[in-house]
Amino acid sequence: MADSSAGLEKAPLGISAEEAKPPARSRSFSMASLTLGRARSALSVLSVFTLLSVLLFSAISSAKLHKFNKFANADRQQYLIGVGKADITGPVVEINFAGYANLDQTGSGLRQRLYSRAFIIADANNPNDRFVYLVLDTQSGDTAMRNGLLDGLKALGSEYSVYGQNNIALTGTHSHSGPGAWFNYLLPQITSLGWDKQSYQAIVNGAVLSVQRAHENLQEGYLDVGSTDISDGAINRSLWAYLNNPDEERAQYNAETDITMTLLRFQRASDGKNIGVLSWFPVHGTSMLGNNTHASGDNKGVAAWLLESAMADDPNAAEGFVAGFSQANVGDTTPNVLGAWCDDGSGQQCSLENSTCADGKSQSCHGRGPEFQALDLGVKSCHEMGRRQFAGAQSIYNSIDSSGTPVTGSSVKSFHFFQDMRYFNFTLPDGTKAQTCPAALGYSFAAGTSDWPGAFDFTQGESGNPDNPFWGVVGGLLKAPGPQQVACQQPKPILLDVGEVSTPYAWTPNIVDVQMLRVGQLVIIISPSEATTMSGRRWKAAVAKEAATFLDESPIVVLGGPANSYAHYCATPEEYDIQRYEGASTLYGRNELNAYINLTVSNMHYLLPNSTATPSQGTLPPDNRNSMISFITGVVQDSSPLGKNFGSVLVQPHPTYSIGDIVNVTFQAANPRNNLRQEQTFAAIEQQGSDGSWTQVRDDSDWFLVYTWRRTNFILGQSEVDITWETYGNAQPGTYRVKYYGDSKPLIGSISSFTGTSNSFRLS
Ligand SMILES: *[C@@H]1O[C@H](CO)[C@@H](O)[C@H](O)[C@H]1NC(C)=O
Ligand SMILES: *[C@@H]1O[C@H](CO)[C@@H](O)[C@H](O)[C@H]1NC(C)=O
Ligand SMILES: *[C@@H]1O[C@H](CO)[C@@H](O)[C@H](O)[C@H]1NC(C)=O
Ligand SMILES: *[C@@H]1O[C@H](CO)[C@@H](O)[C@H](O)[C@H]1NC(C)=O
Ligand SMILES: *[C@@H]1O[C@H](CO)[C@@H](O)[C@H](O)[C@H]1NC(C)=O
Ligand SMILES: *[C@@H]1O[C@H](CO)[C@@H](O)[C@H](O)[C@H]1NC(C)=O
Ligand SMILES: CC(=O)N[C@H]1CO[C@H](CO)[C@@H](O)[C@@H]1O
Repeated sequence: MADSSAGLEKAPLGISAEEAKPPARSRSFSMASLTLGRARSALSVLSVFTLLSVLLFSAISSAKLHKFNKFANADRQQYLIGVGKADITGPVVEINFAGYANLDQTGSGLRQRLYSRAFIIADANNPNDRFVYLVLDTQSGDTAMRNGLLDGLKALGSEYSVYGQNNIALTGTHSHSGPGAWFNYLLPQITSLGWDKQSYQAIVNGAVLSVQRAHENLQEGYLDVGSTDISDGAINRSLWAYLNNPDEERAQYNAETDITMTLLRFQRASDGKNIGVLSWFPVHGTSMLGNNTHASGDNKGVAAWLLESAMADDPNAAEGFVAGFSQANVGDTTPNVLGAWCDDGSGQQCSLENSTCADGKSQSCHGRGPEFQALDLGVKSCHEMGRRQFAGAQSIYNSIDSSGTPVTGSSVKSFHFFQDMRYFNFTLPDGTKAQTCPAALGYSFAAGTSDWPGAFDFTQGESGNPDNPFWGVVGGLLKAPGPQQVACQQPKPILLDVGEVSTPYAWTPNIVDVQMLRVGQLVIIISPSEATTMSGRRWKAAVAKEAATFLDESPIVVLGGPANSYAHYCATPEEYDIQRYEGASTLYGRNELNAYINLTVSNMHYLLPNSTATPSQGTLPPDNRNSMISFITGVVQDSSPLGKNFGSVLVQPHPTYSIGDIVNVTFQAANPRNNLRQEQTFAAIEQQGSDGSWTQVRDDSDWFLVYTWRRTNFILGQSEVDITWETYGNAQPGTYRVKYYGDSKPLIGSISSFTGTSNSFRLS
């Protein structure tokens, strides 16, 4: 049985469904009759006893076959499915992190490598109808990144020409703790001091490789959707704005954030093993605080790591199982579920209205994660919030055979086009004319949020002039908005009129990606903005209503983003009126959500089962990759003090530790920007076997193994690395040693690799 189906594991691409379809049922019958046929021909020579044995064997086989038929059931819809994962870790030191826009948050090391996870779904009868959904451990998708991915796939040759603008959805998990400086637009480059080619290329290379891997293992399989509620997975960080949505609308929901996780399981047909899952759940990637400087995938990175690790021991999971934890309508959600508190000694919660404290300012207002008392820059809270999503996903996974919904309907469709949001005119469902505006940010943008307050003296909900002269000057330099823009953006008081300036190049997108994907009754909205809870609900409801007009099954609608570009936020008009951070960051004005709904819903005919058309792509957004400004300097040189080599151990581990201790080893180091070691590791733990040999048991993917780099002499380019193993996490007793992999750059000459190895130590 296993042998006969093994050849189907990698169905060749382009093969027709009839040729490739494993004739599961008929094969089970022919196998059975073959067994019986053999039994018959053997009758004359074999004893009755042997015949009984054969019948018994046959019965066992049928039982096995019956089990096989549970997943190879001809009634189930087959698709071509593929999953792939690759390392996108960029320069983890000396580059500002993307997300908090905190100038001081410059990388100093790595807690967990960052990944791109790619999921391909194709129509088995019509394999060119396919899409690829990517989940990157990044703050968002991005136009430069997406162009890089398109270029990279093109370079792989004609086999990859099935992937293009229409069917690539590039989403970010919204982690706030990865290197930045890769954005296509200027505004998010301000705190990173510009663009960094290495940071950009690291993400692009890994994204391309993840798609390539998913493409290479494209095979026949089934899709099932399940869901569960994770009631402690997030809270609403902008309740005051949320409460401005109509009472009767809010009354339809049992929580102020969407607490349902939706999960899509990918099961291969060849042997019924699961090759991956892709889930959607909205919660900000802000468990790691704005003063953390170790790169990680934040809570979704933890969830993915935990589930992929668990699946390594699951008999129903295939090797190389990929777990994508995608972001959803994240806008006003926070993982800091204990609420926002004033760190000013008052013991008070921040004001509901403006997230301010007794001084009237937002600087001391901080959201608290479940383990905030650890005072560890969010590490333990992050693990816990990741664990909650992991547990939710695992519970769906464990019950999906009985309580999940099979995805049915053979067709796989997608559409994508670019829409210029500057004064885009459209009609609301009630017949009123509406318009969006050139991008602009309101005053509360600069206040930040309770996940990390802004550096300047603004408060959320502020409508007057700020006291802070810096922002006044920057705002003025940009351009004072004209009367048309001021009127269009009402009631937003404009701080930064970013959509009307293109010097030195565009500051934020005016042209956004409008995209949707559909497989069977699963409909996926791809949002370039961080939709708030209620925005996502309205958008999904409008899409579901339209989808129901042409689908046989009731539609399952999810929203993924921020994707393809980074178009900041999307609040409802009522939330917009409140002008907290999310409303102030709703770039295109009060009608942004309704415009997104109009643009998606009115193009859903491209998702009809019989549709062969694709929309015209519209005006392409600016590709700034060749005009970027940068003040980021490269590595000049590395050197080590006299008598020390690169990789020398400066501080050895103790001879013995107890589980729970922190092992900390310091090495003479070089700058990790010399070699990103993608698909490899900077840090490792090796365990000694009974024969004395060493085996690597932990690497950079492990949450509890931490790599910290620091410069010790700027002029001479000297540096040190600490490799820290938090054995309270997942360590087992044994004999271990620490390894450090580095690469040094001489002033003249080429970069060379080195290794450091610590003394061994005993953990018990
Ligand atoms: C990091 O930020 C948190 C939250 O504001 C604060 O409590 C903590 O003291 C900061 N830690 C360091 C090391 O700056
Ligand atoms: C939208 O309508 C307004 C008012 O009629 C007009 O000024 C504007 O040019 C229109 N926008 C576009 C993109 O055509
Ligand atoms: C979107 O706006 C256009 C232009 O006004 C209108 O014709 C169309 O009916 C609207 N579509 C939807 C789905 O509301
Ligand atoms: C919130 O900010 C607004 C505008 O600055 C102000 O009028 C209001 O009093 C503030 N509310 C609280 C509770 O601080
Ligand atoms: C596709 O199907 C829809 C609904 O069944 C029908 O209205 C439409 O004309 C069809 N389009 C094409 C191109 O066949
Ligand atoms: C590890 O050791 C280095 C060098 O002694 C020290 O600076 C650092 O704080 C230590 N880290 C931890 C987590 O103890
Ligand atoms: C479900 C949810 O999001 N609830 C929270 C909304 O926000 C308030 C104040 O921040 C919290 O107290 C709720 O628990």
